[in-house]
Amino acid sequence: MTVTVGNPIFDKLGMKYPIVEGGMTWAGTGALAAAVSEAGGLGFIGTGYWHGDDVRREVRRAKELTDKPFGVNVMLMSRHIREVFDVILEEGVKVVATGAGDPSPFLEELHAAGVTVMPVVPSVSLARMMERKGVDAVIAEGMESGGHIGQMTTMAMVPQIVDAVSIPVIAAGGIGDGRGVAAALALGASGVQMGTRFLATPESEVHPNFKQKILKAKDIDTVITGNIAGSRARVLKNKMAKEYIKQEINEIQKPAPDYETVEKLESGTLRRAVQEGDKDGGAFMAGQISGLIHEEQPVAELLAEIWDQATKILNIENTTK
Ligand code: TUI
Repeated sequence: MTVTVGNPIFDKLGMKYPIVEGGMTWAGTGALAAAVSEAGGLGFIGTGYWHGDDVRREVRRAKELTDKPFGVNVMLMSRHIREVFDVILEEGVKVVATGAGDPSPFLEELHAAGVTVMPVVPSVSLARMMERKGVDAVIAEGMESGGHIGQMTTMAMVPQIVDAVSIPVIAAGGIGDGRGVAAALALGASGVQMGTRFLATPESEVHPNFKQKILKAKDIDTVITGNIAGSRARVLKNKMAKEYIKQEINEIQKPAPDYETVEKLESGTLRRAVQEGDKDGGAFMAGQISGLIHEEQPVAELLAEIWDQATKILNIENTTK
């Protein structure tokens, strides 16, 4: 079997491993992003509904901790994205990943500034459209992922997107160890994105309750909220998730809530999980792979172990040793 390891973008960024960090709002801090980049992956700061100032603070924290490139993930549903892109350009951020929308209106100015752009896509049609608009790579993210998700699984979607586009495809969703990385490369991806796995590391700044929830989670301990309201998000089960789902069913006939209500609810509940560890009222966004994660492990050790396992499975040389 031949697999493609990495791609010209990863080479340009000087990465040791073909592994990028998913953009996790509140959880994907400057410190965690710096740790991932410093260890040879590509770290991403998650920005969700943040204003420009918050993004600048985390970008500067990351810069203090590493000289290696790192990225910023922009959540396109947010109304604050103009400020976020301004900060990205002012601070000289090298890579932008996007979620929950179409980044093409910003592509020209990002490319003019030398920024690499990789949108998350939840389907073949969006991957094709993004390639046509000129993005540099796509992140094919399956619904095993935590947070906002589409309908397709990683296993079914990645090879279909690989066949449909010529730009690099990064597989995401349900990947947490070397077996997952090897599987993604076997499906034709040239790299992977992992989110949940990085939450259970000493460098992750999420509340200890969040880490404990991941470490204790079983395979079936995540649920999808927002199925009816339209903003589907996978979270670890708790009181808040159960109530949210119950409320959705009761509100099936009502019009969707306005933007301000959604921003307040989504941003607030996720922050309460990440920063306060609010077991009942927080939205603990995490993927289905939580059930595979049993111990906290430093980022550098984790990446080295994952890549060692993946290269052994694929029977390819581990040139990082
Ligand atoms: O975006 C994500 N995951 C996310 S975003 C998010 S936002 C949030 N922030 C703070 C608190 C609460 C919520 C949480 N998790 N993943 C990438 C992703 N993108 N998944 C699905 C999509 C997507 C969906 C539709 C990408 C493009 C798209 O295009 C639709 C269109 O035509 O615009």
